[in-house]
Amino acid sequence: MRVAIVHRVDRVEEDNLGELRELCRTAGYEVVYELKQVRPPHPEYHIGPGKVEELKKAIEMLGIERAVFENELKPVQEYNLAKELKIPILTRTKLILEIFSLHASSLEAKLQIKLAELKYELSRAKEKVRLAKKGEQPGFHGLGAYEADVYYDEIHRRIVSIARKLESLKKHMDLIRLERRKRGLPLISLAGYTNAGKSTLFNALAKENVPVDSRLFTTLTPTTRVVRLAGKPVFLSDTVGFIKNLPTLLVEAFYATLREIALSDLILLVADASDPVDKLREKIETSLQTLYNIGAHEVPILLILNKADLIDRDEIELKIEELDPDLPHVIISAKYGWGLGELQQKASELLRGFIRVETRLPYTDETVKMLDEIFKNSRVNLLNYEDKFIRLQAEMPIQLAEKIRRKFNSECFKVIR
Ligand SMILES: Nc1nc2c(ncn2[C@@H]2O[C@H](COP(=O)(O)OP(=O)(O)OP(=O)(O)O)[C@@H](O)[C@H]2O)c(=O)[nH]1
Ligand SMILES: [Mg+2]
Repeated sequence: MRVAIVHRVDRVEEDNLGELRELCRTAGYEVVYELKQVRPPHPEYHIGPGKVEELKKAIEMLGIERAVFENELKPVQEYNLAKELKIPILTRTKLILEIFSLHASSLEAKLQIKLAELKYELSRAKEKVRLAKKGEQPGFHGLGAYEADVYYDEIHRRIVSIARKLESLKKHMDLIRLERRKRGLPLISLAGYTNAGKSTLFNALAKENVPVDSRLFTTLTPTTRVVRLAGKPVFLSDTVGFIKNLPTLLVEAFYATLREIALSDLILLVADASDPVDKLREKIETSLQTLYNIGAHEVPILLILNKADLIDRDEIELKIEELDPDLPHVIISAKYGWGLGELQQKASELLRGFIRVETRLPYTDETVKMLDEIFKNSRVNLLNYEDKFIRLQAEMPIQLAEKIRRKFNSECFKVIR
């Protein structure tokens, strides 16, 4: 489908057509016309009437089937544009919703998106029905038959029903939470701008095979695995990416998913180091802001500068100096597995929740069982089978250490700094 993209900006504002083009490509659209205008929003069309004329000509000449606006449009502006241009009008929010719905594989993600779509529709329902009664328009099709209140109520009813279904579907997260509580292992979340390489890194660390793609928002449903970071077992989660101006509706719909990031013990904030420094800064800032918004500001962050294979290391160092982030960082290539050792080392240093213990265990059946649990849930640094006991040095979750101390009531149990 051939589309035109449009961004109206204020005087000092930069346009965001590059990212909008990427979003269109992700949705399967071919961008054949771009329009930028510097002006305050026009009440009727958002862009100026002169630009509407220009757009109309381009639509006829180039066979354009949709116009995508970076700006949020009022229902009346969308109505007027559809009437003049005779093609459906999309906004960035709608486009992102469309992409999310294309990529949603799990029932939970599908419902979350449906919920966001319905909420978006609800906020515009009454005005849209009122406008639709004036005549048939692309995008307003069929709405004229509705009474505004009936349409509004119907959407509202569907929202309530989906919210209820979602409530009973929080299984993935609940199971993980339970398993985590049982094993006492910390949670590390991969976060960052969409397309930064989070899933590629997840696959490298977890020896997994979650989908990776150069288009945006490939991951919508979180995946969690137990992996070893520098020998320490942790839960690692790959989840949905961030984007500038992520529609609030989507943040709300994905709140349960995003919230899990806020409950992590460490965040690996992945960024694409091959981006020009201004883009890189903007994406890191957007990511930090999003983390702040979901309440994750107290979780320690390790900045991962990924895609180091695409750019000189010196150049990355220069960028870091220019960015001067307050965060510890590490340079890697997830695709080629470069720097993963250093990443594990640094991540493991930032992880709270593990303590080093030294103890002696008696030769009993109980110990055999316990050793199994110790191997599963800690990093064993030394295990010596001596004459009367087994000497153990390990780094383990506090919970497990506490269990050992209680079980063997060991006087020789020592926590080492
Ligand atoms: N050259 C290079 N490409 C990479 C590297 N890591 C990831 N990529 C590519 O970047 C693109 C995005 O990778 P993903 O792992 O899907 O990124 P993501 O952050 O999970 O993206 P979303 O799930 O869509 O938010 C893919 O085309 C990857 O092959 C890297 O280290 N070097
Ligand atoms: Mg991904």
